[in-house]
Amino acid sequence: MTTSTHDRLASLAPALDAAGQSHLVKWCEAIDGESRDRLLDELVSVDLDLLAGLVRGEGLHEEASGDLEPPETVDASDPAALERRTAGEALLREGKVAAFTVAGGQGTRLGWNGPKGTFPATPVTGRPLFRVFAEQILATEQRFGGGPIAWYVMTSPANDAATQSFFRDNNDFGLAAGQIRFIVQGTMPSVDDAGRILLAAKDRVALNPDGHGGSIRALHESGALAEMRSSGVEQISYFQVDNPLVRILDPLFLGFHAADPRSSGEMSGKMVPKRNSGEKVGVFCRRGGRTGVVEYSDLPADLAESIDGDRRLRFRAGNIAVHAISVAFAERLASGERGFGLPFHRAHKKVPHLDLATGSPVDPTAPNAIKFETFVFDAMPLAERALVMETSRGEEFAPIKNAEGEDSPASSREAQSERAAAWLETRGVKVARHPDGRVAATIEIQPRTALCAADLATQALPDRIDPGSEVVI
Ligand code: UD2
Repeated sequence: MTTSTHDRLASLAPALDAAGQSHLVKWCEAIDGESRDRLLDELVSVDLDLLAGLVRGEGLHEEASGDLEPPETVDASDPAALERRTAGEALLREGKVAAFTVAGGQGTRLGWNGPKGTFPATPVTGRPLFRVFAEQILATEQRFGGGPIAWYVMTSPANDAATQSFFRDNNDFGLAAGQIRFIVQGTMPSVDDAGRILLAAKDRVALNPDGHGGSIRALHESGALAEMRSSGVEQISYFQVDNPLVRILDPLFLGFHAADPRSSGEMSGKMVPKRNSGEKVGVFCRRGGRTGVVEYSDLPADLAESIDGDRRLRFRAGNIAVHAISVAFAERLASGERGFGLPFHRAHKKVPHLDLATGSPVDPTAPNAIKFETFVFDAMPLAERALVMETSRGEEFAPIKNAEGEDSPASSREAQSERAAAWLETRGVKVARHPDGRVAATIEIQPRTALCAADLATQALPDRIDPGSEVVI
């Protein structure tokens, strides 16, 4: 062992020991100097105190309990909707809103070999998700004339290079130079059931992205929040990478969020009614006078299934993971305590790692490890008055999560065609439908043509869409 690596290990060893990670001290002593140096480079950036606390159960989110209530919601039929839309439009016209995509997830369920945003999502042209969002941004700029809308894209260390090269290869989808900024989220080590850090290789820690809650910290640490403030951006329009129907800069939602007295203008969310009690979406709930989200895996079955007086699911406010977050609120969160005020959730997952006793790789067939993540929606209860806006699933939610079945590429393409058909029908276009009511054609309306049905009013449209046809408008 050279003096310098010896010194480095000697200075880190007490902290590793104190954090219950002595197995790594022994491992470092046993491996060659170069590998040791690389591993130490990773270990020094791990917050060992935080991790030890999490392993002891400190800083974890509280389990949902029986004191949950459904939240109040607003929607487009609200008497104030017109005024709120106007307020949201003003924010866009004045360049006060930035778009923010969280795209750091591992996307393991879909089985796509690349960042999820590169997935061909639209039903006819197969436009990748990132292009769909870029085209919405361009169309919104044209509509409101507030100048280039800044677009922040959060990646993770595992997909940052591939994401950035995809944007480069596609000339940033026509957005202006400097308009898109990539920020890389943080990571947390995966640990075994005894809380010991796992290694992905002899010189690498098994790290997982720290959850979309890490986006607030990443916005802060990358300088994005400061940049927003200095460029006059007041609101962040947050959305996930997996939903091609998302309305990423929605004037009505932004207006409700920023200008309605029911909102403190700090953090709002959009909901659609859950399809059924088992749908894997979090639900908006009230607890202790504050509004938040309870993740689907945390909602007790009796609450998930409970029915209200109108025979509807009581907890039906499904979280579609679209938020409006003020820059001021994000700054407040970012200046908070370690963990930026957000509790960690533990997930029991399969994590490939090295068996340190034998030095051989292990590819587990059952969950063997704990990943720690924070969730952005846990910030909602920190807002004084978090507002929830109801919208329609058919208009805004068709995520691509699984390779097949519900929330798959096929179900999303179908939903995109259905929405396009519904928009065309509002303009009198006769769309072929199957006897059961499903659209009998494949239709894609591009964002530059229309961001909502009303935008079609100024477009030349076909009289009819024939069965089996593929149409791009
Ligand atoms: C999420 C919500 C769920 C529901 C649903 C709506 C969570 C935990 N659950 O379920 O309540 O609202 O979406 O579609 O959010 N991501 C990162 N970094 C990370 C982890 C995730 O950027 O470290 C991104 C990821 O790229 C994706 C999004 O966050 O865009 C959702 O992540 P997920 O697939 O883990 O969450 P999911 O679909 O189970």
